[in-house]
Amino acid sequence: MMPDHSVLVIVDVQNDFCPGGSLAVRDGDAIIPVINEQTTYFSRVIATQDWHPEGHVSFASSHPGLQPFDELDANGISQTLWPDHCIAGTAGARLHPELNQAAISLILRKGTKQHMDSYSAFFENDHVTPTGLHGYLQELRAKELYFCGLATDVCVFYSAMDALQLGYQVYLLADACRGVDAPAGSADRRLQELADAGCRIL
Ligand code: VGL
Ligand code: ZN
Repeated sequence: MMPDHSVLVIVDVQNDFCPGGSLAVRDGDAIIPVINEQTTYFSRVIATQDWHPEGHVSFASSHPGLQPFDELDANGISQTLWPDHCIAGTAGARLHPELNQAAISLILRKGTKQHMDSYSAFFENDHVTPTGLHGYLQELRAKELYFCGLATDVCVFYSAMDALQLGYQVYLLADACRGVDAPAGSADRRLQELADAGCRIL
C-alpha cells in the first residue's frame, strides 16, 4: 500500500478519448485494467474529466473554415483545434464504464469555460487561473503524485508539468497512459521533456 501522501491522478479516461469516441486515442481503453489495478495500491485516488460547453473555443466546429488539428490564436493563447468532444453531460464525457469509479474520491472537471481551454488539471491554458486542485492536494498534505490516463502528450503532459512546477514529486505510470501522438513520435518527445524536468517515468 502506498503512503497517505501519495495520490493517484487519473486524467480524462472518458468515452470520447477511447475507441469509438469522437477524439479517440489509439488503444485508449487498454490502460483501464492497468489503472484499476493501480487503484488498489493507493489510499487516495482522484480523477479528472474534460468537460466542455457546446461551441467550446477548442472545437474546430466553432471556427468556420478551420479543421481539427489546425492551430488558432485565441486571445493570445495558442489553441489546437479538436473535433467536438467531452461535451458536459453527454455520454462521450462520461468516465469509461470499465474504470473502477468506486476507488475515486474526487472528480475534478476542467475546460468548463467557453473561451478558455484547460489541458492541465491545475491551471487553465492561461497558466494562471487555478482549477482548485492544488489547494485540495495541499490540504491533504499530498507530496507524491502518480499520473496516468489520456492523453499522454496533452492533458497528462500539462498536468504533470504543472505538478513539477508546484513542487510535487511526480511519477508517470507509462503503461497506464496513451497519447494522441500526432505527428508520430510527439508522445515520446513529451515523455522525454517530462523526464528532463524531473518526472520519474515508471
Ligand atoms: C485532451 C485534447 C483536447 C486530453 C483534452 O484529455 O488530453 N486532449 N482536450
Ligand atoms: Zn478538451
